[in-house]
Amino acid sequence: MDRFCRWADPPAAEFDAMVVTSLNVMTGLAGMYLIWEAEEDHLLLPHGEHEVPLIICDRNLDNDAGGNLTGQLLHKVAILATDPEKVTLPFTGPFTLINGVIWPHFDVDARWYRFRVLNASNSRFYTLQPHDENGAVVSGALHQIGSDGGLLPAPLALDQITLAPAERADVLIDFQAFQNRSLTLVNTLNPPLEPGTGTPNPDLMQFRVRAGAVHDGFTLPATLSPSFVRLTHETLPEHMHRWLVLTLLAGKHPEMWEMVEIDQPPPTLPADGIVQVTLGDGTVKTLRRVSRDFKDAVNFYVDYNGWEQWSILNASPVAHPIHIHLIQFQALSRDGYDVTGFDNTVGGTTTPLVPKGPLPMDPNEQGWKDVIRVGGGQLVRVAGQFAGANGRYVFHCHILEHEDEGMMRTFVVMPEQVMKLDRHIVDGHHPLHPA
Ligand SMILES: [Cu+2]
Repeated sequence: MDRFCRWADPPAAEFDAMVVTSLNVMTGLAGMYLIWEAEEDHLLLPHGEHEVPLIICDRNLDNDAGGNLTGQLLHKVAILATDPEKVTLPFTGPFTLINGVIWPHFDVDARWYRFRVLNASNSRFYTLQPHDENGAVVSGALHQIGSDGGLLPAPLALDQITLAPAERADVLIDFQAFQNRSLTLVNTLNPPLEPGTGTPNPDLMQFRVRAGAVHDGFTLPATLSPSFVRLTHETLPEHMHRWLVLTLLAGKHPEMWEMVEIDQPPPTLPADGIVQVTLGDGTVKTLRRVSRDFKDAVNFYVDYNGWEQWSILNASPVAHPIHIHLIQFQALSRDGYDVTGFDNTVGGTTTPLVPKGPLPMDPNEQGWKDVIRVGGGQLVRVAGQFAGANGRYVFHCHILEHEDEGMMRTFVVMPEQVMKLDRHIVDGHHPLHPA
């Protein structure tokens, strides 16, 4: 399974500079590798000048004393607290750029185009909607054919597409019905998913459609990827279970904790690093934190070719797009949770967190992914096979400031036969370093 588009991911490219990834990305150039799968060869998708990357990001620009724009980039963030540590919000900017241009227009022929859309923003989420000249949504104009990791099984006709930082969408638009008209791509995420403020300038770009239909010979296929199989927990091969808990402790930046299951909670709760969670079937799991920061010892040792299910429980109100390197996974489920039982001062649960029932996943979140949105008070389960290479990889929140602040961890993939010889690894975990 190839990824349809590969963004040169900052932590991999600049691993030693992890605490300044947010600044490096903001001030540097962004690019995209386009990847085509064998399965699309016979689909005759739009290509060449009709296959266009759309890299979306937001920036801020400085003013001079007279209030005139200087053209200089401005990095300005809100400071939430300075004591005991400085806590800042991730960057958001009022200007949205497509391929490096603020609010551009694109002259298109009245035919099908393919757009490879990437949210390359530090922290802003977008819900993209095509609007006509009157500001009305053009229903079903977006035909999504691929997600982060490749083709969807079949095209999805959508009114809107939500993308968190680093999420991608492979989208077809047929402009034939819009000759001599324009379509504006608008960000309607207002109020937004946290963090960040609402978009002050929601228009992202405009498509101006030339007159005269152009024969492109393209027909939207009913099936895109015959090989696609939707994963479910029941049909997964034998697999490992792991838990992550996302927190926002009082006066701190958000954290991503790796957890291990333990049989009995300590006698007194809440206790720092102890999280109890009630599952859908009523059983209560007790989890103990084994890491909370990038620099803590590695805990996740994964069998090469092994399947794993990771349960990501967000005990905070802040949404985080969680990105796993090396693999493509599928999101199996998203459940709402009452997380009021989590004590943000102590850093543990007073009472087990309670499920509130399944939440919808967008249809385009049910394909191959390497970034998944985990909203506040949600438990999201993902599953995938750790194939392709042995070695050291990372997973992290793709809000770049969160990643810089420590929401990134290393995992190690190694052959099962070698892992068995390592007496420091028990059940895929390194048990010697409680955090
Ligand atoms: Cu985050």
